[in-house]
Amino acid sequence: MVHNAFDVKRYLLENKLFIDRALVHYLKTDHNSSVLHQAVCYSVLDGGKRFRPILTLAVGELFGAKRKTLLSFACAIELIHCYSLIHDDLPALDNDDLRRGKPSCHKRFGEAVALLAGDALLTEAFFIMSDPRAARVLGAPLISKLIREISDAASIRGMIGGQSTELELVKHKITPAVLEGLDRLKTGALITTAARVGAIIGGATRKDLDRVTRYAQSLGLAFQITDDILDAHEVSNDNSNTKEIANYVSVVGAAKARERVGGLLTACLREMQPYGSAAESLREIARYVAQRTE
Ligand code: GRG
Repeated sequence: MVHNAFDVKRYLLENKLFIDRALVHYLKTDHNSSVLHQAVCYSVLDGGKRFRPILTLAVGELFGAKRKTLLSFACAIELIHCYSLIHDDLPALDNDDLRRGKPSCHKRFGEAVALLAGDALLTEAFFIMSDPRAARVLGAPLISKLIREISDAASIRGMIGGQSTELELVKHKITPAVLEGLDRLKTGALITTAARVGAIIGGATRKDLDRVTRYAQSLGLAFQITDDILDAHEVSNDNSNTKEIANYVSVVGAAKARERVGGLLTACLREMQPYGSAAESLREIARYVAQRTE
């Protein structure tokens, strides 16, 4: 039996705590007592795996970037992710009562505050990324490149575009290819950008950036399919959930979905092969995503 010395659970937990401390710092404001600020903190600080910012740290460190330099961009991506969760839970979209094991933002604070909390988080992400102190370390051209990279991933060409395509899906025949195209945008775009940002800050070459991009695209798709597998399991244990479900499992079945995740994991590992033991964290993250239970 091969002994694997890398403790991925510990790695994820330590990095999550590191990100959590930074998020607390970034969310401090002079408006601490407002309901809006409470809603923002409720939605960001209490729960969440921090998968995307951890990916930024892991890829950045592979290419020699300092964690401190990666942190503001990693946190900005997490804030964009949190905003998307708040808005996605609203009655006009997914209409979810629960998020991260507690009432969703609109259930706790009302729809108006939830809308604003999402808006505030998206805006805050750009405020953090445009911090002049970061520009002094990384240089203005690189900051501009990173902001463009992240805004593109969250845009109509990325996450929002995927979400909007999903709204139209019901009317069309859904095939695995259609679903994968949508998932690559809705979930994959932000995950891919999280990895690319780490590589860009670390000064990766074009070839390395392409490798990281392919790794993260496979990882992002695997992440969404495993989410669908976990969702299907939850629904089959919960007869009260009557939501119409169109996801990878409902389209191809659980066995084929798992098979696809296996193929995507192989693709992730193949892309990390040239980096040897330096990429152990990224290999383990991919294995963790493929087998995840949360
Ligand atoms: C901006 C309305 C709007 C939508 C954008 C990303 C997205 C589309 C909506 C979020 C809801 C959703 C189910 C997205 C799929 C991606 C996904 C699996 C999200 C959950 O991410 P985790 O597991 O969540 O990383 P935590 O709570 O750990 O941060």
